[in-house]
Amino acid sequence: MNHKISLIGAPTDIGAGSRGASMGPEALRVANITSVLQSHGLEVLDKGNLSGPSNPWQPPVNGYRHLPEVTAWNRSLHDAVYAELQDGRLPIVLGGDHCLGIGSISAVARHCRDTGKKLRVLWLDAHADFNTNTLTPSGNIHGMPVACLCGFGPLELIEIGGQVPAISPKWVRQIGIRSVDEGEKRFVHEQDLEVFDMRYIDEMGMRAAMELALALIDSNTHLHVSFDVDFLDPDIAPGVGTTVRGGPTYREAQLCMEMIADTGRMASLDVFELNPALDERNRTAEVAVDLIESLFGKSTLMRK
Ligand code: HAR
Ligand code: MN
Ligand code: MN
Ligand code: MN
Repeated sequence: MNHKISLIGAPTDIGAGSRGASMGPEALRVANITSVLQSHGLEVLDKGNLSGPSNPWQPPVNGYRHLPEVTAWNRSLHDAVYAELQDGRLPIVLGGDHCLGIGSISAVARHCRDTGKKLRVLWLDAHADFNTNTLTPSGNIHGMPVACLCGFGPLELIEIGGQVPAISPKWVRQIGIRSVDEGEKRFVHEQDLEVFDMRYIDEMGMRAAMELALALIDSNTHLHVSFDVDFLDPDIAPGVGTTVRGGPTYREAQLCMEMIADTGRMASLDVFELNPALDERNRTAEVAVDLIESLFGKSTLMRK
């Protein structure tokens, strides 16, 4: 794995249904993300925070809340992520709500086109984030990034990475899903997204889910992990805007992260939806950093 890490803060809650994810980057820094990564021998460059429009807290227009502001944030994030990848570094985006997955992953997809890599996107989330402006119950664009990346969304969002669609649904594996809207569910099936939902994880176990989600990854694969902190069970991660009970336990989440680390192919990472305004003494940020540490090779096992 690439040992040169760049942290990119994207302090906004522009796509979310509650305020506070804008404080996520600082909470992750307070939870010592830099020194934890450094302790594993990684070189960490904290690029600081991007800036962008503030949250006007408006109702949806044409099925989208804050589309111009969401576009501005995602353009800026795209440019920042693409620059770090071009520089040979592994970007970690500190969000910020999950609408920012559009800018981050469209930059990763562009980099993969440049370098001839195959892209695999692991989407760790309670939600499928596959809504469109006609399917969405809320207009919140953090419920739409996967659809936008697959080319279903407004032109200004789907074209950010320079090619439409930015990715194919075939490149995506979703893990931990347990809250999907009715129309969204139909669309997920129509587009044939590969989803390892909580029922699958309950019945087959995290190990089986991850073995399939990571299947066919090879030395030419760029593995991108989009970690929505609401993936985790709210018992261990209360500091998110949209808690859904029945998520992975601490141990299941550790196993998920360790199996990703074992591939050695993770080349970019997003950490989204952490909401310090809803947290308890920063414990969700701490558990997120703990799991990120596992993504970078901390093992709870005695293996050498
Ligand atoms: N599906 C709901 C909607 O679209 C809730 C989406 C919540 N999304 C996130 N990110 N928190 O996964 O409004
Ligand atoms: Mn590269
Ligand atoms: Mn999400
Ligand atoms: Mn979510």
